[in-house]
Amino acid sequence: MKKTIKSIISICLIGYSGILLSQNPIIQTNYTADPAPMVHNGRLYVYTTHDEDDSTWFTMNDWKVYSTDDMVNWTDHGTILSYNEFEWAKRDAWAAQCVERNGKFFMYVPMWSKTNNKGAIGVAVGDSPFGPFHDPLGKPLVQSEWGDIDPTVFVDDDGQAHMYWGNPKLKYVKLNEDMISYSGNIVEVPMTEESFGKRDGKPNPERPSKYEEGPWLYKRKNLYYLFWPGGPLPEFIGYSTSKNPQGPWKYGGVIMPAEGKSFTNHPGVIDFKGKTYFFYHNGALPGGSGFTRSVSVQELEFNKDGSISPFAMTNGITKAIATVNPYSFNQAETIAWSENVKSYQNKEAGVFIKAKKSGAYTSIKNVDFGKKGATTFSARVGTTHNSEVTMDVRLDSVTGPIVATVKVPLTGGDNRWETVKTELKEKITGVHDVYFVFNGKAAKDVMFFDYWTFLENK
Ligand code: FUB
Repeated sequence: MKKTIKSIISICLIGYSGILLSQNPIIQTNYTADPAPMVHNGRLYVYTTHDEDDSTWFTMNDWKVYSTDDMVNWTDHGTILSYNEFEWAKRDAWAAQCVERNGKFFMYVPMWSKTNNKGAIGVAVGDSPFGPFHDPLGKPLVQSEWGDIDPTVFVDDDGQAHMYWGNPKLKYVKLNEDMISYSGNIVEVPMTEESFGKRDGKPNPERPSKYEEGPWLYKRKNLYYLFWPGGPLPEFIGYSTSKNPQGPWKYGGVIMPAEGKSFTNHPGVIDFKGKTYFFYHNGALPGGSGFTRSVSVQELEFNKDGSISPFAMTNGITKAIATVNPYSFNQAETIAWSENVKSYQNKEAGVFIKAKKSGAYTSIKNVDFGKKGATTFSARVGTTHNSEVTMDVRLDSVTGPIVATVKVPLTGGDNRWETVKTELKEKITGVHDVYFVFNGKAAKDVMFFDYWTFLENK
């Protein structure tokens, strides 16, 4: 009896169910760190810093943003801001946060100031989550005597915006409604044992409590939470709570003990579609370390009294909370999981991906082909190789049934693209994970891929 695609898929799913289980780190196409989530118009955005490949220090030049509406497929929107945008800055594009207010998007970014050779926090403004962002001040928003990194900004229900930041000190100001100026003096938060816990190990006068850096301010049921990486190194994530956004803070304990091949960690907490999510980073990707980090996410659960019990790093969120429409134009850089793929951007394609070796692949979870089903597949692709390069479309696993194969044309550069089309071997209906597997003899940069779509059966 002829095997249907459905029965082949069930066999493959049993054989390869292990592969489907991991979703962390959520970005595999670049090293990312210092996640800062933001919700806008029903989509979750995560702003990240960017560790350069092969870094042996915090060599960081720009900030990126990724987004999702289903918690498993993440779209790469590329680099949205660099320290070069700030005339007064010369390096260290470190942990940032983007906040929306009155239709404007404000990026709070720490950098090294070339004017006086120390850290400072700048602000850039844009009209969309992706910018373009510009520096409205032409100078830092805040600069104190030392340690001005890692800003977190929170706009409270009464409209007051609060900003915390700093390493080794924790500092605070009230931002004005324009979000690019502040009122009053910079306040140094007292680093007491009651607020931030008793530091383990040798006494450290510079760091009298567990607090290290990277604060994140969050509010739940009228209780304010400050999440922060704690020390001594390697960092764990701890938290403190207060009934007032300016403190005094009460130490709550360790929530994420140190683990995961990076001596830093960095929290970002957000509510999205009825759940609370906790973002952090570690060194879990191949080649990962304290200077080549990657962002992960998992659900955050609260006890009835609002406290948080410690938890370990997990495989992440494996169940999508929405489906993907295969009949719209889908970006190749929307990815649930990938191996040996990097993302790039240029003016011809925006953000796109490159397969770095034969057998590289991307996957997209929970694609709903509906009852009528798909008959045709098309994709915008290209290669610089004369030898045969193909892209297989497989269902439900990287070795699942091939429903289409496209021959990738020699376009001669990632500034030149062609759209290729092919009939499917069999109609696809229902919900599937889709895998794009890239094949070719070339030792590197096998092919590049911009977007894809299926045509629906009439
Ligand atoms: O990413 C550079 C620095 O490492 C951040 O500013 C800190 O929070 C730590 O993650």
